[in-house]
Amino acid sequence: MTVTPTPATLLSAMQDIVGAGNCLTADADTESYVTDYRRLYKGKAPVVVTPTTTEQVSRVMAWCHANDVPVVPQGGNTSLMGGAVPDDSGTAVVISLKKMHRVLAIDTVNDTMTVEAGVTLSAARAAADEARRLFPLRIGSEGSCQIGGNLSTNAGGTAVLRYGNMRDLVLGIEVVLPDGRVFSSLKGLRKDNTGYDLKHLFIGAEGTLGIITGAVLKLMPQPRSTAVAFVAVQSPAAAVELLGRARALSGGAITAFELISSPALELVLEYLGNIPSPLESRHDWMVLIELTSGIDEETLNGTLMEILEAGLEGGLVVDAAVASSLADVQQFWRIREEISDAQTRTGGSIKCDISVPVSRIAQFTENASAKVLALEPATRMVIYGHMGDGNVHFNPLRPRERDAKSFLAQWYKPVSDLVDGLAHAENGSISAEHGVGVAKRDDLLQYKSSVELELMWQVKRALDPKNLLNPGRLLPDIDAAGKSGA
Ligand code: 2HG
Ligand code: ZN
Repeated sequence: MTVTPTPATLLSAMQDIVGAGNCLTADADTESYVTDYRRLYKGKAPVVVTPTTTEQVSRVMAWCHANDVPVVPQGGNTSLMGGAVPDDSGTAVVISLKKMHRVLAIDTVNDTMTVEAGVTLSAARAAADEARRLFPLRIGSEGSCQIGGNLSTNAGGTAVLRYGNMRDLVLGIEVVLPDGRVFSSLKGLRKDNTGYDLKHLFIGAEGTLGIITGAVLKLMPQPRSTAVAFVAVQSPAAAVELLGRARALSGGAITAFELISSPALELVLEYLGNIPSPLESRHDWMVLIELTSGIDEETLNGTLMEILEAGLEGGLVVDAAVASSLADVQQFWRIREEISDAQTRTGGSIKCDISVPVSRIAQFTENASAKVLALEPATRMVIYGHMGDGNVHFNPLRPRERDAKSFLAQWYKPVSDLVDGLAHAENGSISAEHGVGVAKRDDLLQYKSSVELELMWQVKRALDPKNLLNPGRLLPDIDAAGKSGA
């Protein structure tokens, strides 16, 4: 039987491995590592360690495994689901990857970039840019989120339509297993059919199976031209039809197709203060369309105009503003990217991150909105997201005259249950890109089959038999819920 180490023994072991300068214990120093991005979850940690090498991560894991100490891995701590912070038992060591932030190699013949897990997404994108390549993952938190976290959560964002999720953008990873062993597939191969593709087990596992310490990422050609428009559409159904036409007319040049509801636009314009709406009048529904390609700017703009004209003729498009400069492009995108933070500033909304087949998205959006408005008519329907991927951020926000706390206390659970249920009924997912963490963990009991849950636990037990890695996250307690006979 293992004896639980005293705090002093734990600290001294960690200091021996990573050095005293890489161990934080004072509340003021650990605060930001134990509090989640939305400030909804606040835990405790006896120590936060910031290793600088894979070998140190491996030794920390081996020690914690031998001494039954739980470990919570953390990247940029931008999770919206509480998946990257410890619980309040005060037993888990937090391992922050932030000091492993080197870009190790860029190979422009193989079109790959090898990075440590703590490289921020914006640093990875900048390094690719310097090598005249594109690393296409694009999410609002790119300045803080890290590649390891992007992989662990299989991050999505606004360019998935064209380039795929994080899972599609990686050729190999390096992972430290719960017992300290290191699994590495950093060869940069595009073809390797020699058995199970193990890296995929760790991608999207939210740090429950291993700690990703490095990765080989795919690089893409930089587009030569970009064309962007902010477009008012008749309805969500019109937006879907426009997407189909844009696809047919653009020959695959669409990079983003983002839906924005009127309350989402109003909220963000209020929040940003000094930015005018791209469109003169108010419209219920808008889409932000971006095309990028290897052809020249003029031709691509011509294609965008063709799409808009076809939309106008078909009665799908009501109005449009086409970006005529880089400043316009940046402004349109800024409006889109700030919607999330604008909600946080109002005291928070009911966050539902669902996906349905694109063919069901209009029906889902209209149906779910009507049902929520029937419960509380003045709710601001902040609905936006990656329509081209069937992914809607359906975030009902308190009526102006209601206080956020009482609104969320009354409606968070009933409304998210309602919305998740409707998405599920449309063959959808209750978490399209934000993951599970603690926030959605128990909902999996309802929305995943017993077979899926049993398999997930079998994988977990095979890799982390002591349940020490990010415990209490992602996997619901199926035995307690009587869900499985496993
Ligand atoms: C986005 O698309 C992010 O802006 C955040 O996924 C969404 O805060 C949200 O609900
Ligand atoms: Zn999103």
